[in-house]
Amino acid sequence: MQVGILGYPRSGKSTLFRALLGHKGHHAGSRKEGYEKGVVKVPDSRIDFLAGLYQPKKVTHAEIEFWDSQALDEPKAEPHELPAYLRQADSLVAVIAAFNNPNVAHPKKSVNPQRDIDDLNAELVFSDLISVEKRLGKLANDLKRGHKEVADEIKFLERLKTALEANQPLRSLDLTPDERKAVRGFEFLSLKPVLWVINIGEGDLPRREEIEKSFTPTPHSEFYAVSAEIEAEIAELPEAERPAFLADLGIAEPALFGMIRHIYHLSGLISFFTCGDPEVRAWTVPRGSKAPQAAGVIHSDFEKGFIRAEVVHFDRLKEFGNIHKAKEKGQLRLEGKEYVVQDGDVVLFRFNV
Ligand SMILES: Nc1nc2c(ncn2[C@@H]2O[C@H](COP(=O)(O)OP(=O)(O)O)[C@@H](O)[C@H]2O)c(=O)[nH]1
Ligand SMILES: [Mg+2]
Repeated sequence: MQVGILGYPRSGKSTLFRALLGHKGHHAGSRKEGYEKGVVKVPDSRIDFLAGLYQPKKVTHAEIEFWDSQALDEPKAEPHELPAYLRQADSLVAVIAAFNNPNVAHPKKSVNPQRDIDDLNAELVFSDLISVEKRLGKLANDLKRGHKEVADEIKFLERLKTALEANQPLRSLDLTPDERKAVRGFEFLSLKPVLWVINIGEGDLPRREEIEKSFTPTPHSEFYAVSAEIEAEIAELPEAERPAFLADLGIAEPALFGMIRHIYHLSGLISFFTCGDPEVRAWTVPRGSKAPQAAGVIHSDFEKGFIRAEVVHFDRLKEFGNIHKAKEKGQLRLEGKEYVVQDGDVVLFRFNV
């Protein structure tokens, strides 16, 4: 999964990126192209437990890619050019400056998180409006040339245009699954789920929850308050020393953990596990995925040749200690094509190739 980081210059994007990468991450991509890609293993205590139980040769966590851009840090005129990687992202992390640092001037001269949220939203909306108008222009020509079949798409795009012109992000519209499919190719920015990361000063850490709740909830967006600078400092410490520092500051968990939880929730994603001799592995699928679809994430042959799934929920496996005990207690189930995979399922797929 790809997550694009955006925000105004000096809002703390790169500081947050560093903090996220501090946790077993590695860098990829190149600075020269104007962006940096960081790959982070998704922390999950369940996979640690399963690794202990199965002692496999290999343990594979789910991974998330975060993309940070230098281009967004330049004090250019607004609206700034949004980097192309944001279009490819599955979801967005928007960093909003809410800290007061006399050495770091806010590009808009004052700290005002709600204003920055509204302005960033407007930029996303504006960028989508341009895409819609371009497409509508082309379709109008097609219609003139007698291609009547484009009428439905025009009608649909007009609906999106009306919303965008009213400054409404597309993520706030109720689109049907078919409509979502139809708009995929546009890579609309205002349609992507957004985690608004409110970058607060150290002094505000005790008020995190209060600050998160002070923003008006909107569809497919969530708010998460962190101090990027403190998080980056903590991420530089040896892993063993981090918990004590976090506890000292009254921080329940590193930003990475909370952010990933939010991103999974926002994106409607769940994890399931496959366990065996060579490998214990976490997989990510959309909530509501049926067993064959989930099998297809592992290998397309698994989906085509799906026969059944043997499923035990992680909690039961943990409760009974191992798969044999869980089976004795009737907790190992055979599930068919219509089974909806649940978060925390441990699954063995049976298939024909
Ligand atoms: N006091 C304080 N300073 C911060 C915080 N986050 C970032 N900064 C500072 O703000 C400046 C810009 O941060 P940076 O991450 O480079 O912002 P970017 O332009 O959005 O990538 C740096 O000097 C950071 O040290 C924070 O939480 N508290
Ligand atoms: Mg930066």
